[in-house]
Amino acid sequence: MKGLKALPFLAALIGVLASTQAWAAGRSEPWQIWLQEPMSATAERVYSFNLLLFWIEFAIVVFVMVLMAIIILRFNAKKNPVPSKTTHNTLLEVVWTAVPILILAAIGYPSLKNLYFADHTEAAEMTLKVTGHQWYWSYNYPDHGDFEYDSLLVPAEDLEEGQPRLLTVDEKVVLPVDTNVRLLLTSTDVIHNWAVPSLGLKLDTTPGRTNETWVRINQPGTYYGQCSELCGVNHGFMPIQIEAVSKDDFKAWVEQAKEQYAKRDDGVLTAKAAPVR
Ligand SMILES: [Cu+2]
Repeated sequence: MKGLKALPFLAALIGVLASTQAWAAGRSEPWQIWLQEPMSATAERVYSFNLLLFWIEFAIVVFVMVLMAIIILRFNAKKNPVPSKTTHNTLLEVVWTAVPILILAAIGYPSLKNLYFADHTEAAEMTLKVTGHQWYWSYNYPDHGDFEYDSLLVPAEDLEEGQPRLLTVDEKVVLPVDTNVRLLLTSTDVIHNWAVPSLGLKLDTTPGRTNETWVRINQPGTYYGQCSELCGVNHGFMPIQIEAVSKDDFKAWVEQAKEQYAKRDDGVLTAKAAPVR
């Protein structure tokens, strides 16, 4: 039973993985192997659901490995030269049909609850409209003066100290913390996907239709994401950078942004061309 000695080590490793680690919030670190720290109401639920799945799967793996070990050790041809001819066992068959159904129900119920939770908010305090383009995002604040601006990748050669490569943008999304933000997502060309892992956000932006979700960010900070639907040659170069600020800072930013991103008189937005690489 040499293998059993490795079990405490394995359990300790899993314990470390399963605990909420002090990774930098808002993005992944090199070699990070667990989820990003959950920073929104939805992300917290996704995180605990993932943990539930992890332990269910762990229990199944251990159970199957123990059964396999018993079979290999006790029922091999040497130890058990005359095998039993047993074929049916009603109780066993009922159990191995019923137990997986119960496991699936135990997974399905919280899963559906999370889906409905993430679907939309009944009590939205503001709206952000996100539009995907090949290959950048534009953001619109319909109930804060309806200004709109484009958000493009900062190329590696223009990065400043501390700015992560392929994640930094020129104009960030600014959102207030502790606020139910309704998110409306659409696209002008092909299907993109607006995904920010630490906020539990991942939804297609589809041309000709508007998808809805929402976010409530727990803490001020910078949260990074990427387009997660293969959308063309520059798919990997249209990151998302969200700056979550206090409600007061958000108000101040809105006043400044209204002027900075004012629509032109003819209603045409001042859009920048996406850099081709
Ligand atoms: Cu895309």
